[in-house]
Amino acid sequence: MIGTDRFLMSRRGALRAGAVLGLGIATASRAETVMLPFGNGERPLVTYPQKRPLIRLTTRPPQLETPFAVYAEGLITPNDAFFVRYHLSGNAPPQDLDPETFRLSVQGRVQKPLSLSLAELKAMPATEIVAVNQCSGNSRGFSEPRVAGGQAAHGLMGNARWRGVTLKSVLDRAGIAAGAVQVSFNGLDEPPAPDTPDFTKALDLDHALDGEVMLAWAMNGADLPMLNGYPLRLVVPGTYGTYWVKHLHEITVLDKPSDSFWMTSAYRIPDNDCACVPAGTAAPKTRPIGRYNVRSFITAPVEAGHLAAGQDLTVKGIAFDGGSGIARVEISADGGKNWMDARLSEDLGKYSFRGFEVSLRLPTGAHRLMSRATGKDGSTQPMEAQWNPPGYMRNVIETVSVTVA
Ligand SMILES: Nc1nc2c(c(=O)[nH]1)N[C@H]1C(S)=C(S)[C@@H](COP(=O)(O)O)O[C@H]1N2
Ligand SMILES: [Mo]
Repeated sequence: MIGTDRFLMSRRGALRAGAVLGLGIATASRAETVMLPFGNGERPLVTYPQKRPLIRLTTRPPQLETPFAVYAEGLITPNDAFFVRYHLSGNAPPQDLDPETFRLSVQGRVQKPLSLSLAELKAMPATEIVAVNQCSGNSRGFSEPRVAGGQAAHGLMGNARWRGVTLKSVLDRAGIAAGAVQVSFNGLDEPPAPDTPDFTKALDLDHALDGEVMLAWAMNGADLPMLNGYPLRLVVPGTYGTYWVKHLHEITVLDKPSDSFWMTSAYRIPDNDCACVPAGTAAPKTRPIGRYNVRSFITAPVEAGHLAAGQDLTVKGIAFDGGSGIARVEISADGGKNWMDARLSEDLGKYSFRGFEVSLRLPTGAHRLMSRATGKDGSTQPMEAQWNPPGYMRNVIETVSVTVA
């Protein structure tokens, strides 16, 4: 429920906008606001088709953040709460989309170009995977010093069960021709003006053929919501959301690396192990962003929570990484001095959120709870936030402050 969101919810906006627009009680949530925990963090909660009230970042194109309380509801992010990200305001989401006449074209360095209907795709052997979709800019609003770009808290991530066909099976059907090096993806949304570059993304050929990258038409047992890419989107497990092209209608096999602005200029990280540079400096060399680093979040208790003394407290949360899988999550109740192992919950696959839980009893007073996840590849979260100019890949150990009285 939105009403339980613990980013400080304000009803001031509701009173103000409700008075001006004459909105009744039923639509009051449209005008509620949330306060994200950084400067200029006040945002309206808005309702779009197929969505519950979400945190609005921009209107044209629609960009919506998931309220953090949703992650406490379960390991799967419901479709109506899943975040929304678009770059270009043209045709986003597409207007007049007819699933009967929709075609996916497969072209470029292939032996046999294809034009596939949804029915033809759905007649191929289907596959499912649970995977996290996380925007590169997730948590960017916490960057210190601040950086340009959408100032989001932790709500640009979601975990869903995706259903579709493997990209490999479609590329095999077309037949890769000699000289192919990358595969490029284009969606139905468009630049608002001719001088804006169209949003296309590319994967190296071996990644595209790994048998895990998917063309998905369903999430969590239902058609993709329009705002999440209906009728077809790319799913690139373990890899940042920028590659998960929505309303996918064109696949082009390339004989040289993509020259798309969104590959060569945007979505790039410092080309070193930490993908970081000293705060405020530029990166001497960059590479395209790739897989997620390991992260974890305490979802209960909530920030600024007031807890009753003399009672067991259950600390719960979620963790994920770029696909090695979560090996361990530790909890600290003293700001990172001592750590104890949390119990990991049900395993929905190496690309999924993994739940964790630990029971503890805290003395009265103020406490700083922290979680630290370690991947099966041995990587873990740093105590100090790392910085880069676009504010990507934050994975510092996060803190939840609570008071026991
Ligand atoms: N067609 C299209 N696909 C797109 C984008 C876009 O602007 N247009 N943005 C990408 C980015 S940056 C992210 S983070 C994900 C977000 O997926 P979602 O909107 O379903 O949450 O979509 C990706 N796919
Ligand atoms: Mo993104």
